[in-house]
Amino acid sequence: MVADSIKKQVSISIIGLPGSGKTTFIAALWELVNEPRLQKALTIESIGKNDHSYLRKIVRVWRKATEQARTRLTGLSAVRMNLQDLHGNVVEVALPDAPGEDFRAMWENRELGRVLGESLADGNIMLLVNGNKVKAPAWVTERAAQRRATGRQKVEALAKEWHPSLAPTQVQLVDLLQLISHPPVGRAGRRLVVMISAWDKVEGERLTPDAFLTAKMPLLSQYIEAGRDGWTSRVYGVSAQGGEYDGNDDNTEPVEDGASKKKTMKGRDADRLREVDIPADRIRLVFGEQESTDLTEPLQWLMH
Ligand SMILES: Nc1nc2c(ncn2[C@@H]2O[C@H](COP(=O)(O)OP(=O)(O)OP(=O)(O)O)[C@@H](O)[C@H]2O)c(=O)[nH]1
Ligand SMILES: [Mg+2]
Repeated sequence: MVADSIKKQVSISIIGLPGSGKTTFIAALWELVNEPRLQKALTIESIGKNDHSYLRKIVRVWRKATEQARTRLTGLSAVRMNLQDLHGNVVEVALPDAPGEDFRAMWENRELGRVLGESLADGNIMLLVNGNKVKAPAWVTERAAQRRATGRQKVEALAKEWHPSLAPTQVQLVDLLQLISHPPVGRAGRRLVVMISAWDKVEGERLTPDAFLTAKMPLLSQYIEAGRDGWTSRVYGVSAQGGEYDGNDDNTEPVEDGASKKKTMKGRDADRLREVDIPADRIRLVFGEQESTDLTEPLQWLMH
């Protein structure tokens, strides 16, 4: 029996822009905590007040090695699960699987819904960033050197009207973290995990997750390091799918050139993943030089 006094009421919020990998992460986490054959830092205690059908649905999609459908504005409430550590401390982990658009609206329109606002006010944060979508900033000097090398003239581009949606990802993320670090929205001095998703797509660069963040998102990395808002942080890389999944017909994205070639590559990756004996074994979590399948380890760190 665990005394009430040592029970912790912890909330962890998973946040990230559209397409950052939130739904895929939650599906993989739910699969993992329900897999008795794999070791993990936290195990499932109970599911709590929750919509089981939603979790079941996203796990089914995940097992089939198919992309998740885009999360739409359906008034989805938070996904909650109660997890426990080895000592029997029970913790409630709340994962507001809000559509990425809600996070984008915070930046573009300075709007924050009540439900999202409440879930970000307190507790620790897991910020998902899709490593495959990060564009490293280009330096003016690099551009100039490129032009010299190729002998191309500088073309005077027509001035474009600026819109908040044109801001780089890391600018949006720093703003978001600042916003939730101060009243009236939230508070400073929390723990933060920066989770770089789709790690299978970027590991070829042979960087640790930490080094990846410093190299590709210097503004975000320096904001966290500077410590003004008191974040204590860790950077992980995660392949919640283990590779490329088959496309989801519900996601109507414009077809790019060479899409057919990409599709066969994707198909092969997905077939290989479907053959893994224990589906949760597809998961790969990278921290520094270490690798595991245990997605609950960063959650355990966030519970303190
Ligand atoms: N290769 C690879 N792709 C991934 C991985 N995790 C997510 N993705 C891809 O990243 C894209 C976005 O993933 P989602 O989980 O739908 O992202 P989301 O944050 O829930 O997106 P919204 O619901 O639109 O806010 C999809 O195309 C996924 O297949 C991964 O581990 N590896
Ligand atoms: Mg989603």
